[in-house]
Amino acid sequence: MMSLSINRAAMRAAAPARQYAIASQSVRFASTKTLKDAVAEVVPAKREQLKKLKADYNDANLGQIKLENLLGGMRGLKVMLWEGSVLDSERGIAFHGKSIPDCEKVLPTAQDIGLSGKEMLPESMLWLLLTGQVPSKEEVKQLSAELASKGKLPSYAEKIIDSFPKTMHPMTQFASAVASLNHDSKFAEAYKQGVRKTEYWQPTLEDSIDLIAKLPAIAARIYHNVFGRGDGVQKIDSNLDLIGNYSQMIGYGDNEGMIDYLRLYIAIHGDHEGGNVSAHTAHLVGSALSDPYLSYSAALLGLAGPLHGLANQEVLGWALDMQKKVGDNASESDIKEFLWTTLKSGRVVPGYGHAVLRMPDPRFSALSRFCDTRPELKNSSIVQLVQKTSKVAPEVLKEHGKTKNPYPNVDAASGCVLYEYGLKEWSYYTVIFGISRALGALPQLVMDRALGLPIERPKSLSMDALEELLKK
Ligand code: CMX
Repeated sequence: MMSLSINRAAMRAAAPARQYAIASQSVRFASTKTLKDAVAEVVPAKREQLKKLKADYNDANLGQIKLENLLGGMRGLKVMLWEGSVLDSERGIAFHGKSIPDCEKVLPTAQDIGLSGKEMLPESMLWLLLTGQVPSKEEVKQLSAELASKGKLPSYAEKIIDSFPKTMHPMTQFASAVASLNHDSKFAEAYKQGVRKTEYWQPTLEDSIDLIAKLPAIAARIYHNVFGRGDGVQKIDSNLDLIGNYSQMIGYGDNEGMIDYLRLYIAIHGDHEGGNVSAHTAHLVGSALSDPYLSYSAALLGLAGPLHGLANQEVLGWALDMQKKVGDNASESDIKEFLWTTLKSGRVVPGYGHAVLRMPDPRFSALSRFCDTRPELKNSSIVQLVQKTSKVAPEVLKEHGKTKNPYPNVDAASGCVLYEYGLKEWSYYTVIFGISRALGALPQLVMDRALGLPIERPKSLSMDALEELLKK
């Protein structure tokens, strides 16, 4: 049985004069919380926690700032609040304290909501990231239905996407299309109407859900326009989950392995704490109260850099070059030689190293585990080559002696699986990463606003000013 309901907790918290009215009513199954209800329950506790932190520790020292931090990309400085996940250099990512294997055990899968597929759903990860709670199967089913109901693109956005030259990089198209949706931003409108600061988070959440719902259709339209693949109409089936629909739109609706891979890929790429370029950019731009579409568009432009998200495109091109050179069943010494050729030419080995991790990336391990469970991937020559390389490369990188982390990161594995499933257009791969990163970056934006965090404005110094300061 289904009924419609409005978020009552949020409404109670608001004063009547300039109250933000929750405009859209979401589909609700009887006795099941909506995501908005769940967030509204979490917000007062988070506000209380922040108040207590400030009261108890405002002057506490979190470490020293050294010149090497300032000159070295602010590595290691604890200067951002980020609720969804924390990255430990030796243990890897934890989403509200849960490792990837923990999430694989407890987060609802497609099977749990009546579809086929064993991997955790991105909807489940989104719920966890936003609320810190593991959703019930019914809550995930309801969220899936809400996303499907909001997934269709407005016609102006379709026209904008169709006007891009096919030769424009898919990530540039993606970021531009996302920015264009701020035409309909509920946050921007509410701000114009004078919404109270304590209520900013509500239209931010509405925009965030709306954007997450629409990312698959944007990505699929770009895929169709540039590569001529997919259904070209981005029809949404209200009975399918977010990635079931996305897979359908890009022409993989019948490929169970690919659909489940995309669910896993998108769930585990969702968040990687706050300091990485895409997440940090969303937070920084959002701190100026730019709406979620603008903030996330900026994040996508950061994700498009080769040292960040574009690495998964780079890895595939590089691995195929290696395959051409060393052939199938390559020996370890052939692979080593190829690695040395890359390093001696002054390039980085894509898919290896990390600014924080000092271990093989658990996301790489999760994707490798997926490959081991699927016969169609286990026997793939490109998957085998990538896996073999992951065993050889750390030795070579250690001997090379530069990178602080010689182990594979997530990008080492992600592309070869897409390639094996037939999605061979690797300049598109970062777009898939871009669908995912919203699951972490946008919830933090909601939290930033629920907590009333200020505009971000660190201090910069010129070299002259530094010299003067340090001589004192
Ligand atoms: N191959 C060769 N050299 C590498 C390397 C690699 N994979 N990783 C790091 N190095 C080099 C750096 O370029 C740097 O050299 P210089 O001193 O000449 O500048 C030196 O080792 C020290 O770097 P680091 O402190 O270990 O790493 P950083 O924190 O500076 O950079 C990262 C991290 C990810 C940008 C880097 O490891 C890299 O370029 N990797 C390849 C690209 C890649 O896979 N990026 C994806 C990361 C995951 C993601 O964000 O999606």
